[in-house]
Amino acid sequence: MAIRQIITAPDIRLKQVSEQVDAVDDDLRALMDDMLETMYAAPGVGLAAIQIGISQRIIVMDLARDEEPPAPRYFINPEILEASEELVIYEEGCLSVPEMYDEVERPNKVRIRYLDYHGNPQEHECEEFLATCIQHEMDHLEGILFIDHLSKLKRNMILRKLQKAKRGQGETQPA
Ligand code: GNR
Ligand code: NI
Repeated sequence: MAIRQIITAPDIRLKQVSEQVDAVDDDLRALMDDMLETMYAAPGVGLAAIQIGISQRIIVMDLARDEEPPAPRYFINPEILEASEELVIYEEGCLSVPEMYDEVERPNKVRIRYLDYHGNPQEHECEEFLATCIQHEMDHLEGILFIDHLSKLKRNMILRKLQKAKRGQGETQPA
C-alpha cells in the first residue's frame, strides 16, 4: 500500500470526466487500497480516483467516527437511480480544495447502484451526510468540485486564494 499525492485546485486534471471501470480485479483493488490509505492519511472521509490523478469511476469512503472501528466503503461505476425532492444543506470541504469550507444544498436522499470491492452489483439508499458525501464524490467523477455549486464570486475568491498558496509553495501544476 502507498500514500499517493492529492491534486489540488486549480488544476485541469480535476475537470476531467472519469472513465467507466471495466474489470474489478486485483490491480483495481490495490488501487482502492492506496486510495483508502491516502484518504485516511489526509485525513478525509471520501476520495475519488481523479483526486490522485486517475481518471476512473472509483470512490472510497469511511464515515466512521474516531472512536468507532474503521468502516471502509468502495463504490465503482456508481449511478444515482433516484434523488429526493427534499434538499439538505451541509458545510462541505474537499481534499482538493484545502482549508476552504462552505454550505452546499443537495438532495437529502439518493438511491444508488454501484459495484463493490469484489465487483458485485449493489443498490443502496443513502441519506443525510452519506447522501451528501456520495454526491460530492460522484461530482468529482464528472469533473465538478463543491465550489462549482457556490456563486461565481465565492468560487473565484477561493480559487484565487488556492492559486496564491500554490505560488507560495513554488508549485508548477497545470492550471
Ligand atoms: O473529507 C471530506 N469531507 C467532506 C465534508 C463534507 C462534505 C464532503 C466531504 S468529502 C471530503 C473529502 C473529499 O474531498 N472527497 O472528495
Ligand atoms: Ni472532494
